[in-house]
Amino acid sequence: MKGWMSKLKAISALIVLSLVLSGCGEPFLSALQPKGEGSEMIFDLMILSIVIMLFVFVVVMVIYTFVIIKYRRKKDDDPNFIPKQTEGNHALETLWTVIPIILLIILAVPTIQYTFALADTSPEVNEEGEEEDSLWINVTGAQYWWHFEYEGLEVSTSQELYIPTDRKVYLSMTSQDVIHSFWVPTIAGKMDVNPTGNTNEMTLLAKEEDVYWGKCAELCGPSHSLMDFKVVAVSPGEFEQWVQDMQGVTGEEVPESATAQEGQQLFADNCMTCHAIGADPNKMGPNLTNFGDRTKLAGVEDYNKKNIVEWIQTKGKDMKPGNLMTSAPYELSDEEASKIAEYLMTLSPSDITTENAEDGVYKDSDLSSLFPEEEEETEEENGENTEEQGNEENTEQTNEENNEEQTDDQ
Ligand code: HEC
Ligand SMILES: [Cu+2]
Repeated sequence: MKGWMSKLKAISALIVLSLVLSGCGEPFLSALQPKGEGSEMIFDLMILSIVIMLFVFVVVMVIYTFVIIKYRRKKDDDPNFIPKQTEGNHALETLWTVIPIILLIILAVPTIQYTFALADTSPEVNEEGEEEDSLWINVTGAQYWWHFEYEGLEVSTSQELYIPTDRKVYLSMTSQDVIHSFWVPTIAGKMDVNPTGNTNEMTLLAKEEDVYWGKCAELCGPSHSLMDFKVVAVSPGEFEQWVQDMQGVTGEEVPESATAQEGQQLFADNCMTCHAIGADPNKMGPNLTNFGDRTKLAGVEDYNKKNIVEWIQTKGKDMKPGNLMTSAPYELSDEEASKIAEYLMTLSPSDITTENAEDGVYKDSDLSSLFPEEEEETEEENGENTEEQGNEENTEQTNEENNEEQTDDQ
């Protein structure tokens, strides 16, 4: 009876455990449903090692069961019988040394190959053998948020990293305080960021438009578990538009409503020492250029006015314990905080938001407008394009490019 009880307990514990664990592996935060180049490689290695483990397990279990049944002591066996001793059997010992070595080699070859492939941040080469322009983003980890600067594009943002799909994006990564680790399991592996001055590099390649969740994977202080971020992968055409919209922001834009205008003034008086709007250099707090498009407040809290006011009034003391905004010196009335919140929620320079990642609309582009060629730049300066559109020297292709540029300019 007792034996049955404990078996029952063990089985119900297993059922509960499997129910709990089945909650793991949400598609936007799972290494088991890869949607990016890096995570696919890592997933392949996981499958390979599991297959090898299963193979070893099955072989050992089959031999084990066979031996237990076949060589079980029978009733009429002599109790003093000692089986033939096989200690020092050369054939057997060689066999069980060689098999693991072979299995380890099978595992090691792709592991080393993939490790080098994942660490490779050299530019991609297209079909014609030319190096493609690389989109580099400087990533900075801070207690307890992430900052992103798009190199050469004069675009900065925090908490939510917008990237184009189907294109390798290059990250150059540091920390401004302690060690953090940048981890977006669904599309890539993990990379530590260090405060000591060395930069680590990695690449991201998202194969599908979506919002992928990221986590800091290195204990970095009391709010480490709240240091969430998002990677918003939109189609290349939409990404191009997002960059152009973000480039236009200076922080001087006057919001429509009078309350938001008052909020803007209060924000300028109390918050600008730590927060930037526009592509200003990294400050002590998150860049708020497109704060109105955030899906979460401070990375984790639900995005709504009530929470934003609470965040401003408590300086996030309880929402994110130990966060560095707690040192802000300002004192505001609830009404003033609410005005600032109203202003901050108007900061939405682009129609490209997380919704575009989920709307299933794909706009293709080779991102060439983000990487102007030097030749074209000088042409533009001379103002030649406008006058000499039909120039016979130009090939048809350059004409097309010029026309495109002109429509962009207008
Ligand atoms: C001492 C510097 C400092 C001052 C001054 C400051 N903040 Fe912050 N703020 C921070 C830091 C640091 C964070 C990041 C906290 C975290 O997530 O760990 C932050 C985060 C925020 C966030 C969340 C941002 C996001 O990306 O979701 C908002 C909103 C915010 N601050 C609003 C304000 C407002 C409004 C004021 C002025 C009334 C203000 N802050 C003044 C440092 C400051
Ligand atoms: Cu961290």
